[in-house]
Amino acid sequence: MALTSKLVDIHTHIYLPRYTALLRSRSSVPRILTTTSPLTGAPEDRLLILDHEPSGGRPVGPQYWARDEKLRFMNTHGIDVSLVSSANPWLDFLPPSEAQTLASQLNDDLEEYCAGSPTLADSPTLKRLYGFGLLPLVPGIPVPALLETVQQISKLPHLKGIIMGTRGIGSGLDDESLDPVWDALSQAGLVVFLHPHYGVEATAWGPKDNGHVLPLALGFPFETTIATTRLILSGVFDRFPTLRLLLAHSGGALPQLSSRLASCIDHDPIVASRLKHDARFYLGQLYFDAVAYGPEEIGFVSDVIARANSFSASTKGSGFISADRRLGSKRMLFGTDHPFFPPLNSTEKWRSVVENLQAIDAVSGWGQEEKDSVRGNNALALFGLI
Ligand code: 5CU
Repeated sequence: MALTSKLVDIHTHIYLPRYTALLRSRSSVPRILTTTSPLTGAPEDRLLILDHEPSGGRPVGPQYWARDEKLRFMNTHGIDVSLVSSANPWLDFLPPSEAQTLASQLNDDLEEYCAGSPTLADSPTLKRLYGFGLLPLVPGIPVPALLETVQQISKLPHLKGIIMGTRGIGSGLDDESLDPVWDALSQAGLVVFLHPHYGVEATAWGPKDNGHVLPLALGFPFETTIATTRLILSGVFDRFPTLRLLLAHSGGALPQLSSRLASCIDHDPIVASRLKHDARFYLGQLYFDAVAYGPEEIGFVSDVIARANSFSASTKGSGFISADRRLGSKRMLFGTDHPFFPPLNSTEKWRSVVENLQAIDAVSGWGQEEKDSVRGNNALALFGLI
């Protein structure tokens, strides 16, 4: 199939009906709670997923679980294809055997959800929906159970990767006991979408009620920044150079902090001796969603990716090589974060989506080819859809 200009959303979530039923059955967070709306007096479902959830959670409805709602949203915004992932907190709160069974069931459910979606009118070999599966990443799970689930996902034709949080099996993602999992994921060609849930310690936000703003704007991206930095420091990308890791929210603060990180490593010979390359090199091995809401931020991430090769072990010490921003566009991918960040008033298009599309369009130094890459062509290639 020739590369035509498609809009592909790689950051879009769902709570599958089986998972929603579990959330409804629970009496502690994460849960869905039915209350009476103070405004209308009608029953209202509210979603409580974050620790210290502010303001009694948020309203939740079919846009979180119904496939028709996902397709309607895609049609409204001109999105051709979506790679759908389960939303946080995934299976993190379950005991190992329950997590393992539910992971397997939810992977089958997501396969069915995607397989039953329509094909694209002008590209009949393409479905509108593909997905990221789930691994039962919980403390106490035996690694062979994780490998079994990787095998399950790799056999489901519409699942092209997995989504994971930052806790691994209890000790974070730099836990060496996860090496067989990185190996299996690399060999299966599954893309790992790394997504936050926990943020940072809530005391950092102080006593004032700022709603969801601080945990979402700062806590989420800092969590991704820390987890990815720990992965880099653990040498995972040296041991598994074909691992494809996609970072939520444009990698959080990592692009901005990567030279500082490299300098700190340089001044610590023990840590430096563990890595083959300068830390900045590894940012060029990663993929970043373009959920950053501003052209300057997206352009900056693209610059950081573009310069990464100047920091490979072979070019180390040769100083800064001026990088071409256009190169970085090859590793950035459009996303919406649907169904989160809905409009507060009844507009047809969601501001959060329009802003991200406008930001891609306004990146200085990117031509049509780079914009089309980020809007969809990169995703089609990364997920093997062409
Ligand atoms: O608004 C939120 O809480 C979230 C969330 O929990 N997960 C996510 O992916 N985006 C926003």
